[in-house]
Amino acid sequence: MFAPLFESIVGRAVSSGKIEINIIDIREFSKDKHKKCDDAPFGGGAGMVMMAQPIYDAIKSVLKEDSKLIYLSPKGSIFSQSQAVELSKEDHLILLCGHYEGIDERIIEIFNPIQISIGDYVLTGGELPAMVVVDAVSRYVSGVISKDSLEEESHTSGLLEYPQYTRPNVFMGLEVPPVLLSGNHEEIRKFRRQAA
Ligand code: 21W
Repeated sequence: MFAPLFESIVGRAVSSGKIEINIIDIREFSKDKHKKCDDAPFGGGAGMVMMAQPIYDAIKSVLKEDSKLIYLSPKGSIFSQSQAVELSKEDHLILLCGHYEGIDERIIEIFNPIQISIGDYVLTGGELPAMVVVDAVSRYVSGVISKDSLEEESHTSGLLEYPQYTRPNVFMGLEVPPVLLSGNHEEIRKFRRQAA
């Protein structure tokens, strides 16, 4: 599921060693011959719950003194840009993904992870949310994207994107706003701020 992390901008950050991403397969920590990692919920009900032991051992296999453990959970607080900036200052993030109905609550009790949701809609697991977090956080790691891009963002923080145009000058009879071709950088800045 994590192939997208090795493509494009984040993929290049990995290839060039600016960030390191290790995918840990919780199944590898199962003690069952069929690598079973989920079981029926105590008390009954639909679906399956991920077992505590494989998750516990998987976390222990990568947990360091300075690790920050994040559990992607629909019950978590909603991920934000400011949180992305804060997390980018950490040395080591562990992103724990549940699948199906969730994980045995004792994992939460033992490790007390930060819980993050990416929004109020139901997904099939925490994998896509984990990739959202990795993508948003990686942008703030030094050298991953250009200083200019990050500066542009901080100057316009709280504003919406301004409309952008590139060649050709006229497309399907629609012209680029003339101010953008004027070479007047002060007027261009004003136009963009207004539009945003
Ligand atoms: C969806 C897990 C629904 C659990 C108690 C008894 C991680 C996610 C997820 C998922 C349930 C995020 C229940 C936005 C998301 C995630 C899978 C509910 C029902 N609870 N951000 N029965 N949306 N989703 N379990 O779905 O793991 S971050």
